[in-house]
Amino acid sequence: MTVAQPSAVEIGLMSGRAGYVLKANDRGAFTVASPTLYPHMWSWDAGFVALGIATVSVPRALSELRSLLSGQWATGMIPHILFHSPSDYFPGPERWRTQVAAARPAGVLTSGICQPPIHVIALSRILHDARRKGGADQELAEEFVRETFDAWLAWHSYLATARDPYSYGLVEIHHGWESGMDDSPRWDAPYANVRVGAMPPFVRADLAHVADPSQRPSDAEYAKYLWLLEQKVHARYDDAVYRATGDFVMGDVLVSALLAAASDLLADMGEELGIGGGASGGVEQSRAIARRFRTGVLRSVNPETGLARDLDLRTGTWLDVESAAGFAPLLCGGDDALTRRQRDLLLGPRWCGHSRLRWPVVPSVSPASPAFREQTYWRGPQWPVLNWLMAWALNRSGEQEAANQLRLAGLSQLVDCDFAEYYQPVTGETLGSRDQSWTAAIALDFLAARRPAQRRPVRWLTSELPRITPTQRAADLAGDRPPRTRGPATTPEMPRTP
Ligand code: 2M8
Repeated sequence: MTVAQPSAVEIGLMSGRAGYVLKANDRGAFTVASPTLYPHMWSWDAGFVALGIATVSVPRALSELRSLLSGQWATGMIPHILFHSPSDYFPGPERWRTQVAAARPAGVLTSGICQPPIHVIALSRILHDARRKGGADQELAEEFVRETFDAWLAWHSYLATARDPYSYGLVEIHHGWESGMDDSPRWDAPYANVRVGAMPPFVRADLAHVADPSQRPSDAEYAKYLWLLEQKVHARYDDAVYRATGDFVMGDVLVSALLAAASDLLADMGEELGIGGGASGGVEQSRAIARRFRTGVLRSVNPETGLARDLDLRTGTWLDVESAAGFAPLLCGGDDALTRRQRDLLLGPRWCGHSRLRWPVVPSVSPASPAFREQTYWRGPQWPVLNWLMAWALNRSGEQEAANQLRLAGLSQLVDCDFAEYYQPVTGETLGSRDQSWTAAIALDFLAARRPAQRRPVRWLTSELPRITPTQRAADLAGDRPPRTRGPATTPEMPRTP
């Protein structure tokens, strides 16, 4: 499938409006994940947000990460939400009751679980950008890495120890929310065994912010999410106690692959800056973590499908689901033949090349899978951040052409400037929250990945720019303006970056 490339005008509008969205969602020291549905700081959202902001302001990108670290627990865990001010978001701090946990941070309210470790990948990206800019930006970024190296190492070590006590090489998650893919069919089999016990009543707040409840997880799913939260509270957020008493203990391949990739990048930065040295230093520790989890991810691959599998650690069963997490090996590398096989699979007819897709970008579940649902949250819709991750991984493995295809298709998908939380993969319609920070951030990063000669500085905007309506876009495509080049053959290349 070929994709119409965004025109220069569309690119200008997109970068302006993406900058505007991030500025509007900026609360000073941190960025809300979205203005209505997610009015707090989310952990992995913050990583993507920071790398997007870096294309505009390196200092502001670094302060995003610094702000996230202010919520780090004494165990090293970076919590999945930092609550800075009261809101109608549910479950809020009164439900998480993290005061029962000895390891909680002082001075900031947080949730009690975590999310995928994308942060050091973002940091290495920011450092790369800062070095390209040089001067004060470079000094600031290098100083930030020196200052925070141990905190990132503590975060990775927490995942590698408290969440992999038996050294399987797979990070254990205790809640579907920890995977970032809340209601993904990855977790259907384990959730089927979760029986909701006695817990306080609840009223969902999320449904007030979406047009159609079928786009969100069901009430029955939500009850299970809250039941697991209750079990974490009963375990006083002690991982060993939860492991023995909780209903959901899964080895997550995507989290594991991100941990491996991030650990390698942390080691690289340590080496470059001369920190974390010595045989027992942070660089060596990071390399060991990377090796263990890369091995764990590669071992999980189903030789028939070529996809990685999560492991139900309570039953010892592999979870074979055609979700985008199956491409975890692309993120951590380590097997060139598998990388090529996964590249072809990802771009092929079961995935991005599926004939029903409006845009050839990574869907959360294969449209060819019986589990595929067009508009239900993580059961099929497209999440720009997933597409970014796969493009980043392909680029890192030297698969620039494939990476570029995903990047261009991803940009075309975002051209209406809604920056939605997720996209209906068949119609291309925007779903969930609008003005989602991480989506705007991805747009900025994708735009900045154009050839350096074509790079134009993005500016913060203080006033709203017009969106490109579907009618305007249809008129454009129908020929109301000069025809644009089609197809990836003439597209700008993505430079190879960390
Ligand atoms: C979604 O998750 C939150 C719970 O953490 C929710 O549905 O309330 C997920 O898409 C998650 O991956 C994301 O980080 C979060 C904020 O964008 O929303």
